[in-house]
Amino acid sequence: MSEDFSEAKESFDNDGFAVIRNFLSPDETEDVQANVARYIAEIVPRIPREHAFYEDKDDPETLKQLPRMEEYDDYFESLLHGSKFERLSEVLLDGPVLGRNLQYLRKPARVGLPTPPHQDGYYFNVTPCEGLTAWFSLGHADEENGCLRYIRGSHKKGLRPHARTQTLGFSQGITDFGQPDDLENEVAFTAGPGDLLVHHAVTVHRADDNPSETRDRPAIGFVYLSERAKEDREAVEAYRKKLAEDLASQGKI
Ligand SMILES: O=C(O)CCC(=O)C(=O)O
Repeated sequence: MSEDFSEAKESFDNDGFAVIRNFLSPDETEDVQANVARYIAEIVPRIPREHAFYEDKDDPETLKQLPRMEEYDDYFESLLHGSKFERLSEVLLDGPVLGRNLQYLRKPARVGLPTPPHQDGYYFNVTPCEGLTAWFSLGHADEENGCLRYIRGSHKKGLRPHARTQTLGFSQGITDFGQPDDLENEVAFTAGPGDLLVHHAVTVHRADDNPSETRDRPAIGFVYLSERAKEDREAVEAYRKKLAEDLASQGKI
């Protein structure tokens, strides 16, 4: 299968995001879906509570996020490292990359909350801020069930101020979002199973809630950092620890 990512590269550099339809074939996508189902059935019962988020922690039907799946399961480890997702990231980021987090991102029907406007680079704590998130759709996402929305060109305008949100899994949101520039440049992307949306770490993005009756919105997010990006590991770990303590004390995890 050809791996010419030049169109995606042009769009990523100009707009701060790229869309690749049918990034994986239907068979490959089914394999990922089956492994997510296996992970939920077999691994989730054994992992720490801060690595499985629910909109309502007493209701398993409201599962919303499974961070760091590569740490618990070989299948997801090999999907993050040495994969087509990694090869694409090397093209988009102009050189070697480090795979950092593979997470299931589900917006459950009826109860899935909005994803606050944010920049992933704010969470990453890296200098220079060179990284990306690849959002691989495992179902159908559209304006009714909370598809992703990017602000075109925002990756060229630097990191914006963020503050703590009450959204489990997206703890930081942009405080001054909603400027004319944001509203004029927002683009919503529908996606089907196998499609990939990929955005730069500085690209502003968000998603609405999912008020639909039955239409869950499942995806997997892959984070890659350029090898040039130096992480402040201590700051990242200290923040993660504090956040897990806060969420536990608020009864959210
Ligand atoms: O899935 C979503 O709603 C948001 C995903 C996202 O913002 C991210 O992975 O950076």
